[in-house]
Amino acid sequence: MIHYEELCIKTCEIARQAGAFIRQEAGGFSAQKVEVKGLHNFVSYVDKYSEKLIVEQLRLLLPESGFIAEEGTAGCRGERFNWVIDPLDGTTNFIHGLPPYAVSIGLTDNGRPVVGVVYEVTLNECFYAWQGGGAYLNGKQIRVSDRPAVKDALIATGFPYCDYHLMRPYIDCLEYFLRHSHGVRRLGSAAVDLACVACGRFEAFYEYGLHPWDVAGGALILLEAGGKVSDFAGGSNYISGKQIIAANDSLFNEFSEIIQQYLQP
Ligand code: 2AM
Ligand code: CA
Repeated sequence: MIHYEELCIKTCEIARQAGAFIRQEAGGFSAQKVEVKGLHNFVSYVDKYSEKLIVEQLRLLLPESGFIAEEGTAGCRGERFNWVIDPLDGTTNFIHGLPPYAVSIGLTDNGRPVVGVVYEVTLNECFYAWQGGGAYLNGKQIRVSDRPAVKDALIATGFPYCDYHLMRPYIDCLEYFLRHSHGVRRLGSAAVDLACVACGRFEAFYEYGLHPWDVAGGALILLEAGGKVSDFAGGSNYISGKQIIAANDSLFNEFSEIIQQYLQP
C-alpha cells in the first residue's frame, strides 16, 4: 500500500538535502563553471550533482518508479510511478547569484500528479502537497488568496527565452496586465511562481515554453491549495503542453479569458 503523505514527507527531506548542497555551492560559484546547453540555457555541476543525489534517494524510496529529470540522469520511464524532477529550477538566477531558485519534485501515479515538493533554497521554504491532503509551507497549511479580480491581482510570468513564436501576443498580453492589475513580477523560477500563487503571494501566473519538470511539483501544490490550473486553451495539458495558466479559484475565469484572447486567438 502506497501512502502519498509518507512519500511526500520523505521527498521533502530529499529536496532539503539537495537544497543544502546547492546553498553550500552558491558561495564559491563562478561563471567559469557554467556550460551552455542551448540558446539561453545553462547548466553546471551543481544542477547535475543535485539531480544525481535526488535520483539515487528517490530510487531507494520507490524502487519501481521511473524518472523524467531535466539533466537526463535517470532516463527510463516507470509503468505506474514517475518522478518529474528539476534539480535546480532558476539556474539562470543561481549562476548570477540572484534569488529565488528551487528544487522541484513531482510524482505521478498512472499519469496523475500525487506528490509535489518545491524547496526554495535561499529562503529555506519547503512547499509540499500530496493528493487529497492539502498544501503546506514549512509545516503550515497554505491556501490561495481570495482576491476575486484581476484589477486587484499581483501577477507572475516568465519571459520567453528561446521559443519566440508567441512573442508579439505575449508582449500585448503583458501590456494589458501592466495596465489593469497591481503589477507583474518575473521571478525566474516557474516552480517558485506556482508555489507563490499557492500561498497567496501572487494571485496568478502564466508562461509558455516550459517543461514538465518546471511545473509538475508546483501545479499539484497549487491545486491542493485551492487554486486552478490549465493550458492556454483551458484544457488539462499543462504539464507536457509547454503552456500554463494558474490562479486562485475566484479570478481564474477572468484571468484565463484574458490570456485566451491574446495567446489562443
Ligand atoms: P530552469 O532555471 O530550470 O532552466 C523561467 O522562465 C522558467 O523557465 C524557469 O522555471 C526556468 O527553469 C525555465 N527555463 C527553461 N529553460 C530556460 C532557459 N533557457 N532560460 C531561462 N529559463 C529557462
Ligand atoms: Ca526548470
